[in-house]
Amino acid sequence: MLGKYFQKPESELQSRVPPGQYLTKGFPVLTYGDIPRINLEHWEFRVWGKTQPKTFKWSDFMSLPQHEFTKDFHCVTRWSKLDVKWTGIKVTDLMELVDIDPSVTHVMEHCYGGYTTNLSREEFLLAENFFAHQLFGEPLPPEHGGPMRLVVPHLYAWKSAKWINGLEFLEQEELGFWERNGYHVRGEPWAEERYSC
Ligand SMILES: Nc1nc2c(c(=O)[nH]1)N[C@H]1C(S)=C(S)[C@@H](COP(=O)(O)O)O[C@H]1N2
Ligand SMILES: [Mo]
Repeated sequence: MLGKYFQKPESELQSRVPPGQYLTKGFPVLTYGDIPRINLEHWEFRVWGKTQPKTFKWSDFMSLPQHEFTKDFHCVTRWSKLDVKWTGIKVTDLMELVDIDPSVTHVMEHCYGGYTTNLSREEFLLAENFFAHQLFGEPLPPEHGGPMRLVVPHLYAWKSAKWINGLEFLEQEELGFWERNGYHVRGEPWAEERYSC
């Protein structure tokens, strides 16, 4: 298990590795089910629930400010990858175009392929969250969620939905795919919020 791909953290990096995690230099692919293939002309992103429903096209996302992000990535299956470089759009920039009702307490991320994962309103709206369409300067590969994924850096990576195509704004908490199947409702790696009790 350890050995070629998984290594004990080197001491200077140790402080960035949450408890119970091991560093990997590769970038493992973790997907439940098949990899959806979506071409950019047909790509659509919808918002609904406690908001005015809207549909965005690829060009709408590309016309928003583009930024580079360097973030550590922690999978609940215990691998961590440091300094992943992404390009994309801040969640807060998209949300300038989306008015949500004051009653919204939670958000469900929806994806091509049917995967879902939930966030609280506060954790969704954090300034550091972003939609990513490039990985290390190249178009985001399909296996890593291309053409577009969400990245929520402060939570375990199952909250970072690949092939994202929508957000549902909720008045109460609902559980996404892994959360219904035993994963923690929040998933903060420094608190080791891995599984629900
Ligand atoms: N749509 C979708 N998003 C997903 C998943 C998935 O199965 N489907 N897996 C999650 C999990 S458990 C992890 S660890 C990360 C893995 O991202 P990667 O495959 O780019 O390493 O994606 C998350 N987002
Ligand atoms: Mo994961």
